[in-house]
Amino acid sequence: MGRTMTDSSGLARRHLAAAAIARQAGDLMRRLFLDRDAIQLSFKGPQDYLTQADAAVERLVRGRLEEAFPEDQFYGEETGGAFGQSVWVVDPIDGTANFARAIPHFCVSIAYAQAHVPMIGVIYNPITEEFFEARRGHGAHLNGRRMKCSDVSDLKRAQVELGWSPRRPAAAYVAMMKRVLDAGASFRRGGSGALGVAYVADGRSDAYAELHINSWDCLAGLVMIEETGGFANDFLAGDGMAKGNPLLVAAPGIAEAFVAATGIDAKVNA
Ligand code: LIP
Repeated sequence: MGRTMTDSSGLARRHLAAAAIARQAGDLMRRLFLDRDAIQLSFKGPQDYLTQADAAVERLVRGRLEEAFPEDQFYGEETGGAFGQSVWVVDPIDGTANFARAIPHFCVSIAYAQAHVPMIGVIYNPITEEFFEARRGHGAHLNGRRMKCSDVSDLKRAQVELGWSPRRPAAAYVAMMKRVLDAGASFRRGGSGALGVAYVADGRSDAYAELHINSWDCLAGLVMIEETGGFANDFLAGDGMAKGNPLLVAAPGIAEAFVAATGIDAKVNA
């Protein structure tokens, strides 16, 4: 039988399930994070951390989603999968380097997409107990409180986040950083793209840009940006879902200036 598009009741069921599973994953993450001696650290590549916690959390999330929604497909950062028409896209621990170094800035990120349109996003930091969630057409909430982007309209009053990874040359990152600073914004780098995007949706950060990021790091947050009136570039253009793309999200009042400063084209992705 062909895959049927999920109706609103199916989306509501998936939202509830994703929230419950994210909390279960958060309990496991918190336990593993606090047991510092047990953390075994390895590297998938330069500055690309992996801990046994990433694998354990993805096993939990994947198992529960496949049990609840066997008709859906699943793609996880650690075990891969397929990007079908009805798919869960999961990063079990976004901010793995922080997790490995006992820095409490990381989260589980669970997104659900239909025909490559992100419909549900759940991002949970179990250390700060911050639970970000959104379902398309139903708003975005942090611990039950409605979120909205900041109303900043001047880059000289903005604080933004610039994501980094060795997936693009350091010179390109440094050049973007200089243009953003020359435009008057201050910036930080938190090490979790998912939390970086969620913070823009919540108005505590005014924009987030990264020269290359993967879908599992940002898809959940893109639903939140959509639901809070934020601006997002066309991250899913081309094969963004499977191969990643440059990402830019921003409060609407600085979106045009931030696009110009970062050089990340709103429509066409490099
Ligand atoms: C991280 C991303 C972040 C990027 C880091 C890393 P991970 O994901 O969320 O945007 O800058 O290099 O890729 O590896 O912690 O799941």
